[in-house]
Amino acid sequence: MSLRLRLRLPSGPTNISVAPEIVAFSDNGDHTDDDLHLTASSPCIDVASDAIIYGVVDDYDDVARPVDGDVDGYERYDMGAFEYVP
Ligand SMILES: [Ca+2]
Ligand SMILES: [Ca+2]
Ligand SMILES: [Ca+2]
Repeated sequence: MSLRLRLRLPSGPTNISVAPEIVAFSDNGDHTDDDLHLTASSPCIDVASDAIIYGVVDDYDDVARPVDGDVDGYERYDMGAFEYVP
């Protein structure tokens, strides 16, 4: 038996309703085959709120945040656990 939850998040500038375009995720109960890094075309790159006020200075790979993932000259936070590094 599996339990699937669908949460309705309030709309706002820090929520998206499109696919995050991560490297690999399969909702199969096995997290060892998932890779939540962002792909180059991910809409999560450089769109998150500034998290420095919360003490967020690196990602789950210990990459210093924020990174200029879209190479526009501005270092901004990505949504999710990992910064995209071009
Ligand atoms: Ca999986
Ligand atoms: Ca970024
Ligand atoms: Ca940028």
